[in-house]
Amino acid sequence: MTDFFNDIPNIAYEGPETDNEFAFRHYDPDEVVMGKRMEDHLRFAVAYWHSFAWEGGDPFGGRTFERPWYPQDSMEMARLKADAAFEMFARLGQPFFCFHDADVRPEGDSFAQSAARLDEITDYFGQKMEATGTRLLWGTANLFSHRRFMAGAATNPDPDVFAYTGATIKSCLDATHRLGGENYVMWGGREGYETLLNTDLARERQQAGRMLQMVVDYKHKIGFTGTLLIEPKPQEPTKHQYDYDVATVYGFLKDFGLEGEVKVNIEQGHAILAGHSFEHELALAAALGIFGSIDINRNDYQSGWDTDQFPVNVPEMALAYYEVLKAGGFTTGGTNFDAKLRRQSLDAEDLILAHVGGMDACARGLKAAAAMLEDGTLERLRAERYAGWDTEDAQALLTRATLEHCDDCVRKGNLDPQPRSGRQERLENLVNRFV
Ligand code: XLS
Ligand code: NI
Ligand code: NI
Repeated sequence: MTDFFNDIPNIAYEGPETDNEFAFRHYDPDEVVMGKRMEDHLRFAVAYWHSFAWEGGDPFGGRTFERPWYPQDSMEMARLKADAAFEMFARLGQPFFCFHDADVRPEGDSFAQSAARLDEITDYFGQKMEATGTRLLWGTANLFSHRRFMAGAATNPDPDVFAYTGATIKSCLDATHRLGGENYVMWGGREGYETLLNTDLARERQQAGRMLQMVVDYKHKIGFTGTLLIEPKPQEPTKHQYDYDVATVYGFLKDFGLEGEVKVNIEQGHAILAGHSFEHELALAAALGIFGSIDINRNDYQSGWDTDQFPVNVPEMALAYYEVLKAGGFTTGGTNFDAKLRRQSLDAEDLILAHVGGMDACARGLKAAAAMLEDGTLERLRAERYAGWDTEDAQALLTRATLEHCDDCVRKGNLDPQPRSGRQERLENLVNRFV
């Protein structure tokens, strides 16, 4: 037991009119939206690394936070941290959490000691999960913080690091499996390069493909039924990261024949860094059949780095959940708060209220998205725009036509296509009625 969150009550839904800061205004887990409870739509998860392991440092200064579980260098502190984490989960009532190995146990003197420590904390989590009902959305390996990974993990020029990576993923996949995790995530933190001058890009890509194949094989071997997810990001910490965006990851999966085995975990901030909108990445993943889960946060539009702020922008959330709902909603995936406090936000209250605000923003976005879908105007106008393709002749153009046939159609039918309005502003006005 810690007393870190003691002054903070459990957060309940009180509705939009409440004056209580420590309440949900829009997130009511039991409210039914499009036939499903909101909790089951959104499937919120707290990210262990930002909330409990990150100490508030930045490139110009170290730790700003003071937490009872610092310094994070012993198993005793790791257990205290876990106690605090589950005390926060009880306040928020979100169904899931996510973690890396390095978030939850101190590094050992050897691989075997690190792995044993992960086992030990996995047991500790198991008991707490059993007692509280909190579940694991996903586990993952931190293959980027320790200096051994400075030149990459699976893509490292040193085969010993490749082996170390495989062993580390094995331990994390085992832990995730034991805790009934619903997914396993691979974010290629340092799988990229700083300069092409010292990089054999073709070789590194092959190494990454081989590692992924081994992960897929091991997943099946141990009977892990969760979903494997790659999390695209274009850069930071590397200058260029191989899993740049959804399209790049899809090309990579196709290349190694793994597009039926692995899906994507799409992060709002990473989409922005890649020069896309979040909804673009979601829509593309759905179109390619690889949509899995989301890391929700908000990226600063000027900074150029991954700011991982808590989401507050409801119109943006609405467009994102519109794509999620159109994709059929989450199956094993969910909404993971890959978001951290600003380093001046020192207090336990800040940590709780950041999540409360984020959960409310997502809930409002979800409800707006559902209302837009139920209204149906957007989808009807989209369908109208493509209605010309509904005829058999038009379909034949896609299935049987040749260029000569096109030529024939145009000449014989005297075709003279007339442009029609795309109605963008009218559609934007329509969206604004819901958000
Ligand atoms: C970093 C990533 C990371 C992954 C998990 O930018 O978002 O937090 O989600 O390794
Ligand atoms: Ni992430
Ligand atoms: Ni990120």
